[in-house]
Parts: sequence; C-alpha cells; structure tokens
Amino acid sequence: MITKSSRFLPLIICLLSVTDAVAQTAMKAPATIPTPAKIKRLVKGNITEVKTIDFDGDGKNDYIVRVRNGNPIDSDVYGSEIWIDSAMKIVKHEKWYNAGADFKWFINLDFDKTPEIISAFGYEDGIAYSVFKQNFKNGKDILLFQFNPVLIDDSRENKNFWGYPWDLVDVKVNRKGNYYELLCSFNHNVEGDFENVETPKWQRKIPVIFFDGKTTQPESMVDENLGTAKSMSAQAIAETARLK
Ligand SMILES: [Ca+2]
Ligand SMILES: [Ca+2]
Repeated sequence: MITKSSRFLPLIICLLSVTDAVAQTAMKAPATIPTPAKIKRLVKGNITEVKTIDFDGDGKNDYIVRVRNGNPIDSDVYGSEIWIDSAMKIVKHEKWYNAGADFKWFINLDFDKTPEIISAFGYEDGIAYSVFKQNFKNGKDILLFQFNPVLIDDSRENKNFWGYPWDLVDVKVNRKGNYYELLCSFNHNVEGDFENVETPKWQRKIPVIFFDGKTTQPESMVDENLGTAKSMSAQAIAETARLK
C-alpha cells in the first residue's frame, strides 16, 4: 500500500501529458473549442478557454467559458468560469481556481434528464473526488458525496490502482434506461486522499467508485480490501454515505 501523501507526488508531471479522450464513454468530458463569435459578443473580458458539452441534458451543446482577471499568475483565483446554455443564457457563474487538478465529467446518474458532475479538484496536498447534482435554479451545485477512485487497468491484468484523474477513461456503470448506476463499494478499507480535503460532516462513509483506465502510476497499486461491488444510483449512494 502506498502512503496517502505519496499519492500526490506525480501530479505536476502527469498534468503535462493529459490529452482529451475521444472514445465513446459513459462519462463525457467537455471538449475545448475555438471561441465562437456569439460567445465573444456575450462575454466581456479576457476569454482564455471555451469548452463545450451538453451540460443540461437538452440535447444541445452548451459552453463553459473561462475568463482571466487581472490577478497575478500565482493567485488562488485566476478569474471566472461562466456557464452558458445553448440559448446563450448564463446559468452559472463560478470562480476559476488556480488548482493543480480540476477535472469534470458529465453523466446522468438518476431519474431526471440533467447530467450529474463527477469532479476531481485539488492541489498537490489533496484532491477531492466528488459527485454533484447540478442546480440551475440558483447556480449552486449540490454535493451528493465524495468518493475514493479505484482504477481497474485491463492492460495490467485488471489490477487495481489509485484513480488519478488524468488516468480515468470511464466510470464503471450499469445502464438503466436513460440513466446509469455506478459500480461502488462501501465495505472496503481503501484509505482516501482526504488529508487536506474537507469532507462534509454529514458524510459518514466514503464509497469506492470504480473506473476504467490505464495507470501512469503503476506503483500506486491498491491492495486494500475493495469489499463487495454493487450497482447503485447516485441518490442511493448519497443516502448510504450518510448512514452510520
Ligand atoms: Ca444543453
Ligand atoms: Ca440527473
């Protein structure tokens, strides 16, 4: 077993080699595009990056626009992240943090049509892995639960590794009509990376969530007991995570 702190060491090196996955996957990563003229007309300021994905689940592409402010390059906050739907309405306005790891994937994990967000966010001293339910009423997403990511690498005899965000290709799921259940485990003893990550007090259990991918960190093998894998909706996982 590797120690908690050693899990963060490869962060900087690996971020340099991140590429966008192009294969068909259950979880979808936003794609970077040139700034569309309609975005330039709507958003004032120094647009640094535009990504597109159907984040609200209506079948039309939406936009996540990053705008740099005048803060120095080593500031905690680089600028703003503006979420714009296909009708050019701003539906979320968030801070763009100067984080070492800031990954988001979209996948519908419950009965409504809106995708949930699987996120990996943090720094060299701790990455929080979370599932959020989106809230377009007030633009504040709701944390459903945090989790420990375990990557099953089929190129390495299906051995288990810590799921560094840049190595995750897809989440292991079970399709249920128009949404997915996640493969998860609660009766495991995999230690998490929450040393410098705030876990909400109401979350009493941290599930393991399983992913496909190819590890760039073969020394990060997880040999703790993974428990019994079950297929559960995000809501069911969130409810179980609250129980003692
Ligand atoms: Ca949309
Ligand atoms: Ca949903």
